[in-house]
Amino acid sequence: MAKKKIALVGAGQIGGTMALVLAQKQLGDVVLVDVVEGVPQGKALDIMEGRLSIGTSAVLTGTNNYDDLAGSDVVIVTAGVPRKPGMTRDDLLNINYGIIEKVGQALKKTAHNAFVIVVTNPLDAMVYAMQKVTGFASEKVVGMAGVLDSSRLACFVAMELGVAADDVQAVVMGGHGPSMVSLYDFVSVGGIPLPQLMSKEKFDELSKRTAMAGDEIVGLLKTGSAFYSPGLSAVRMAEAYLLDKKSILTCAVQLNGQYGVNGLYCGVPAVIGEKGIEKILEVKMNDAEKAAFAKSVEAVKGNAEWVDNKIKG
Ligand code: TXD
Repeated sequence: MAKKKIALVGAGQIGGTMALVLAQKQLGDVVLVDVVEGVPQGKALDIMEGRLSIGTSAVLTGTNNYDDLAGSDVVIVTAGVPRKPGMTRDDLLNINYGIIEKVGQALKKTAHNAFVIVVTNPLDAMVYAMQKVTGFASEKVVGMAGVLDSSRLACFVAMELGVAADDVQAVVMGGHGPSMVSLYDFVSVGGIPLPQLMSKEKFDELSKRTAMAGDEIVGLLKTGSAFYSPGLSAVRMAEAYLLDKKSILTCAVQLNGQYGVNGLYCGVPAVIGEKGIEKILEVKMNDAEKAAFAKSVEAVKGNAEWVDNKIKG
């Protein structure tokens, strides 16, 4: 079977992290794309020179030319400007929309069958814009946020309970911002529902930390935003597609009537397999969670309208 081609548009902090992890997992050959001369080429060559130590057959190349996106099976887009302390995700809207528009036009020309995973912030608006600009089927254009937010909540629960990280599953839905919704009853600790192990008060504390986890890291790093956990989260989505894993992951998907939402991208549990987003799971929430989710959808709506106006020109 021919090796898969995975293109990483944006070879910065997250792009470089994903290139290394993808090489280790041998999911396919990797093309790093960036506008900065030398950065994609240098990072690709650097990992190539380390292949003996990780025992991989993956071939990595770097380029500044979008034509090299041709025939990609998966495209993961981190191209954009990361947040700096004091910047909100929405401050990024204008700058990063322009970048996503350029990348989307290139993908439309060269990679029509790709599964496109958008990472660039503000995430819900950028993935919405990507689908509009490319015109690709919504099942093939998805945003990475919920996998990261859910893994952050799961991490904080595991730390608090002193249990193995991979024994904790969590679900964080809604927009990728302060309005995201952490679901108490949906957290499983080794199959045990969290309410049997942790008070709602403590959970609410961890939910707040989850919603601000991006800011916490921006504040610590000072020069940019989180990149290891976002990179690992996006690779997890790509792997589900490439290996047809039918993984249930919370992703920013286009809702077409589900949860009473039409046309917007928002984070909900979905099944990712070889066809892309194969199923959107409508879960039952309690009244408070439903209200919080509705608020989160409202927060997403504004940015989507901004993108629509931008496209209309
Ligand atoms: O959960 C999530 N979705 C978020 C996403 C989690 C963390 C970071 N989030 C966002 O991802 C962040 O706010 C940024 O918008 C992106 C990328 O973050 P990263 O930390 O990787 O930023 P870098 O290191 O600045 O890398 C961005 C690269 C950089 O090398 C630029 O030169 C390049 O993008 N870039 C481009 N590449 C290709 N094409 C174009 N037009 C372009 N413009 C910039």
